[in-house]
Amino acid sequence: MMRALTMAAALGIAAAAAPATLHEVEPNDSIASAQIIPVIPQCFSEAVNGGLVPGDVDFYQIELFGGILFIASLFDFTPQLVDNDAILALFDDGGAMIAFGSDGGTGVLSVLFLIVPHSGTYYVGVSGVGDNGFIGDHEQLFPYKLVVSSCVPAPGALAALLFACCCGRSRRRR
Ligand SMILES: [Ca+2]
Ligand SMILES: [Ca+2]
Repeated sequence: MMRALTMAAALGIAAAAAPATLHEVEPNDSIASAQIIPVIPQCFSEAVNGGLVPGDVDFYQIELFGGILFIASLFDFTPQLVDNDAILALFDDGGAMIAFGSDGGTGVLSVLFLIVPHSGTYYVGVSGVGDNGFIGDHEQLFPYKLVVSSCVPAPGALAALLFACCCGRSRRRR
């Protein structure tokens, strides 16, 4: 969590004191049944407490402005374990995957980031590692916290983000 907060600070993301926390509501296994995360589109930080069980996929619907920096990060509640492994993806309103995140966060958890291509409705997908089709083909079982945040990127923000992610990955692989 601390690394993500440090990264957010480096990016110049407005610190909305602490993210509001929602609780996952099943069923949310498809884009059609995605749970809505209500946000003020331009600048926000929100969190969802959810959980994966084998065969489970979680989708969240969110409204985003074009041109903003969007970040989704996944955390678990058992930092002593390293085997909780989930993936993240962002889908557009037509259901096309436009960003994918595997690893890059705490342990082998995931971070996803991109500059949003245009204003509209998007869907964040959470699933277990290996389920790249987001159809529930995994055996992961753990509660998680999904944090989504967005803001107009500060100058140099993307370079800082790329540097932080690359350094984190290379440290873990040594
Ligand atoms: Ca779930
Ligand atoms: Ca689900």
